[in-house]
Amino acid sequence: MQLWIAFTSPFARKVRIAAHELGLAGEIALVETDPWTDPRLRAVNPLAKVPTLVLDDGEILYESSAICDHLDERAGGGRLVPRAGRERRRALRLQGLTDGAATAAGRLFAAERRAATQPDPMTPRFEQAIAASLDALETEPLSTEVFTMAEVGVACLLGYLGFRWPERDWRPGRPALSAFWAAVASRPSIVETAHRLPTAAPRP
Ligand SMILES: N[C@@H](CCC(=O)N[C@@H](CS)C(=O)NCC(=O)O)C(=O)O
Repeated sequence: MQLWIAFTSPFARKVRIAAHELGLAGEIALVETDPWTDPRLRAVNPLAKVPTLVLDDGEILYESSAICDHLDERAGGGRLVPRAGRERRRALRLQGLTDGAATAAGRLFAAERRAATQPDPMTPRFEQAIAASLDALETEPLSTEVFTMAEVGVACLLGYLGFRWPERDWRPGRPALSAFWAAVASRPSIVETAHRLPTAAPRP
């Protein structure tokens, strides 16, 4: 399998963490790309977004949640995406929440970069979405042992906030979330997928 990624993308990291958790990382060749400038990406994904997964038979999957669902099924099913009931609803709900907060964080980062020349009136809305999501997650029981897409999504969100804003601490007032991150930050799937700045001129 070929996974098109950017090392700065929380959604690409989500898929990479999922692959590690499922023991599938060794089957995946990473293709680093810049989704904003690489015309080859649009040839495999009309949205030209990362992550995009190309299966060995040429089938293409995009949307990190769909890719993670496929990886889970490939690993036997029911692990990161529980098969049924409340556990399944919880995993999908928290994956959705953390995807939304990561989207807001990405937009906030871009808005802040442009702010000197072009202030963005949406900035407070992105900040509120991130803060309210963290507050909501503070009340959610999270496992530091058994990961579902809920825990993968939370780890991705916290990792992305630390990567983009190392000087802004989300921990004060959120002891449960802080304890979760302290416990999982050294997990192999988290360590081995750490964000980094893009390689110059990424090419497959
Ligand atoms: N909902 C998508 C979001 C993917 C996404 O927004 N990826 C960003 C990088 S973090 C991207 O490729 N942006 C390029 C663009 O929007 O054109 C997913 O979960 O895969």
